[in-house]
Amino acid sequence: MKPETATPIYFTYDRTGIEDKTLLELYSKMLKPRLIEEKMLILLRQGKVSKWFSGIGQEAISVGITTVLKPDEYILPMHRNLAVFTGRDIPLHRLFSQWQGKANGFTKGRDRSFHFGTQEYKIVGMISHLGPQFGVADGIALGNKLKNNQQVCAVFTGEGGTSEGDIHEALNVASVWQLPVLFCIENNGYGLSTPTSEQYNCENLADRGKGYGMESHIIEGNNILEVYTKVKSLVEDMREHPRPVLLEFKTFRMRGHEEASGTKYVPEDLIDEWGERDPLLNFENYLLAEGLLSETKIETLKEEIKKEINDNLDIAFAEEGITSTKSIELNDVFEPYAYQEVSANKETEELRLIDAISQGLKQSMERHDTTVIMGQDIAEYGGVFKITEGFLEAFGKERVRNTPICESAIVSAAMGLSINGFKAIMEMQFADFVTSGFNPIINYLAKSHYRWGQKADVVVRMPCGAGVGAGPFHSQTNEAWFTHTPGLKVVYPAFPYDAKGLLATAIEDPNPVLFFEHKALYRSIRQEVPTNYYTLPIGKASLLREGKDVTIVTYGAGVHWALETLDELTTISADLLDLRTLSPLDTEAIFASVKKTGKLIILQEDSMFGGMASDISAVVSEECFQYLDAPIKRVASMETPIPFAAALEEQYLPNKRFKQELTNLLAY
Ligand SMILES: Cc1ncc(C[n+]2csc(CCOP(=O)(O)OP(=O)(O)O)c2C)c(N)n1
Repeated sequence: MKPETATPIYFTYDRTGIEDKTLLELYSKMLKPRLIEEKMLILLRQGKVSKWFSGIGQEAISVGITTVLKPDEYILPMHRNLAVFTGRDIPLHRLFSQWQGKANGFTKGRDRSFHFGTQEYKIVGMISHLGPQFGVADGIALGNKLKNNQQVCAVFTGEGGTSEGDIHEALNVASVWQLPVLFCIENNGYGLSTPTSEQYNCENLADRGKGYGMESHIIEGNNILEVYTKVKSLVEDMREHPRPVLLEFKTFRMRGHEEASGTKYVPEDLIDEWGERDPLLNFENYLLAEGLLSETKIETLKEEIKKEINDNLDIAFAEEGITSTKSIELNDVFEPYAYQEVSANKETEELRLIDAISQGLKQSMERHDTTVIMGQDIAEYGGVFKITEGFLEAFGKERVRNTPICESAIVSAAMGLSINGFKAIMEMQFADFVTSGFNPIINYLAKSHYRWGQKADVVVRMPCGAGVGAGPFHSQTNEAWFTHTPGLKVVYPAFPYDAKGLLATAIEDPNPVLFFEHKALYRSIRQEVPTNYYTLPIGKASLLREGKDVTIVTYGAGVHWALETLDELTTISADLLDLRTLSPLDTEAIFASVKKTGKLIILQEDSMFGGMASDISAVVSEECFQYLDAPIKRVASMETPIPFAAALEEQYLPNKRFKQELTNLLAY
């Protein structure tokens, strides 16, 4: 007989087709994170935990979704989804160590709270910037689709996050590509202190599905059986018929954004109203009413979980605080990669820079069938520079993908592909447009391996540079934005032979590489290039001319300007060093040359301040001061945006000034 329950049940629960066992499983999966959180709030007050983002009152969403997904299907949670982590049965002491910044956590003390992922549990945690998660989910789902493995992945955001451009881009891409992603918006009323009325101006966020051409649903997020049943039927169908689905879960954030920020700005009656809809207590009362739980059973279960929590906390507290060394930290920035030399054969053909890049790219895609290239207009059209002409026919539409105009989502998707075992290449239509994909490059690709050991096997190709009369938005050479960021490799070849071999290595290398291709050199520079697939080492400069009086360090178009100058000033005896790679920088080659010549001039196409030349100058003055016979000279473009008109562009660029500066330095 079902016992009477004194507590009213807010929701109508429909358990059709759900076994008793599953009902109890759902209950205990909600209970565990609730009890962990209650414990964390105590530890926070005791100063034993530094920060806490509470998901109390939102557990049903994480639990429902995690229960429906198979253990090998990726989930991408946010900061209120503790129940995803506990639902995947991560040993609690590892979570506690993570939050205490200890070695048994998931980030070796390098990132906090829920900012981590784990391939072992197929969880890809957030970065603080929120929005890129959706694009990463796109990439993972694309990988699943290419593997044809019938898997679905689920990704979370709050309603605040939906205002970010990344979210819009990712939803659009997922719809255009029909990617099997379950996009989950937890609409919990507030984004930090901002109420929904100040966040968006539509009735339901799910209504946006229509605009994306995407199926969408509204789900009562605090009703665990509604969440479970609806998500289950959708996911089962998505596995059969891959497609994106947008879900808006109506719920409420019962505590502050994080504990210290409180809830003063939330009207009391809202908290009371949503308190009555607590997902755990309502379901508990329902199960009591159904006779599936009793007070004693609840107590036993709570005691078991509390014991698990306390035992695991003991383990985590007993663990030593983390220590490391500078070399351990530095060695973890990149995925280890042992460069493998593939030699060039003797057979060569004369190629322009553009042909060499195209050939190298093609041979790499033939060599690695897990390679996917994405970019605007790269398929049928062959790319605006025609580098991928014929690729569609050679590799098919799945691997050669036209993208909508959404750089951020595509960089994020490249990250997702890498997480799912692919090699991703992205063609930035012009290097200038990387600003629209800047965030995931700097914050996702560059930091991922250091944070949680996840490689970002991504090459971003960057057609760059001036001298083509293309004005401020199609002429920049923006390498310094990336050389500044630890975790990225930056390659910048000046010749067809180097470009082909270095591109092959960039694609072999499992780390993120920004590969700069100078547009003005594409069709003007020719060279005999080996016909076979070969590699060249990243991080090695090339000494193009040898001399004794001065060292010229440059890269990209600067190399050709320097060569022209030396051809003109035949009496000058100079070392000419083409850097080829900017990060890592071949300081050894630079120092060796400066020690020999005693004079250094650095030529760069980019404007001066904060660029490569400044840093090279700094390291040389630190390391080779006693060898210098003159102040180091930097020659660079003017401190203005790049102008369009030929006369202005000519005045802006440093090539004409270089000859005079070189002569001055030699006369010092
Ligand atoms: C790009 C960016 N802007 C601002 C923030 C600061 N911030 C962190 S969480 C947050 C609110 C997020 O609200 P919502 O997405 O609704 O999630 P909730 O916290 O309510 O679960 C804000 C403003 C951030 N982390 N990243």
